[in-house]
Amino acid sequence: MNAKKIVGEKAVDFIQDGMIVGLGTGSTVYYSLLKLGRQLEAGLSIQGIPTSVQTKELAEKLRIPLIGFEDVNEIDLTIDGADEVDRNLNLIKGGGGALVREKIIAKASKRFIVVADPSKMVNTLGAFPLPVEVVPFGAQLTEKHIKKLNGEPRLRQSNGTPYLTDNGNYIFDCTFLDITKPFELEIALNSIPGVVDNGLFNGMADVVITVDNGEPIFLD
Ligand code: ABF
Repeated sequence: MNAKKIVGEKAVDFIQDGMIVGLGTGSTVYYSLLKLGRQLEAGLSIQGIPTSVQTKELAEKLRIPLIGFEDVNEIDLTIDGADEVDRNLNLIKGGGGALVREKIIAKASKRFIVVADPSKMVNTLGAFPLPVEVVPFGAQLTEKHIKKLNGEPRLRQSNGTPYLTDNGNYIFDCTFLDITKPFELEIALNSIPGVVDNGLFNGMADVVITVDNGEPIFLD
């Protein structure tokens, strides 16, 4: 079985009847959603909050009941993927472009479960370019400020035009080489006017599920 399927499906074991569940984005959470859909058919009852338009559409197809923020104080559990996970369980996320919504939902969750195949596990973050979401207004100026932090930003493109997030913003994928101080970098980036948020999810993961010798293992 492929590693994404193993960890994606394993995460669903954390879901209990009656929970409000944050539904992440990406090709690993895809397997969580499929399994959740099957469990709902078998009688499980939950309400989901999607982190992206893509996940909302898949959830609707799978008949996963969705709930709006206006009806929720707290999310019981969120399952989401990652692009990199370091030894302290700090993450880079946002390769799929949904980092802002993902961080809002992770922050509102009592438990944040991350599903990451072994290729995502690193000693130090940074080989994967860090996504930084910026408002289109003055994006060239914002880019210059990112460069001052020693990042090499590249505007994400889609079909020859700037990629737009679900929030109508741009993403700069930023090469920082090694990110040895992820907490400081997260704050420094978010202090730049025009930056909405960045893909560093530091100290947020409660459990990371990965695979060792073909079996799911839990890091916390
Ligand atoms: C989302 O999906 C993102 O934050 C991340 O970019 C991606 C995870 O990758 P994958 O598609 O491999 O699960 O969770």
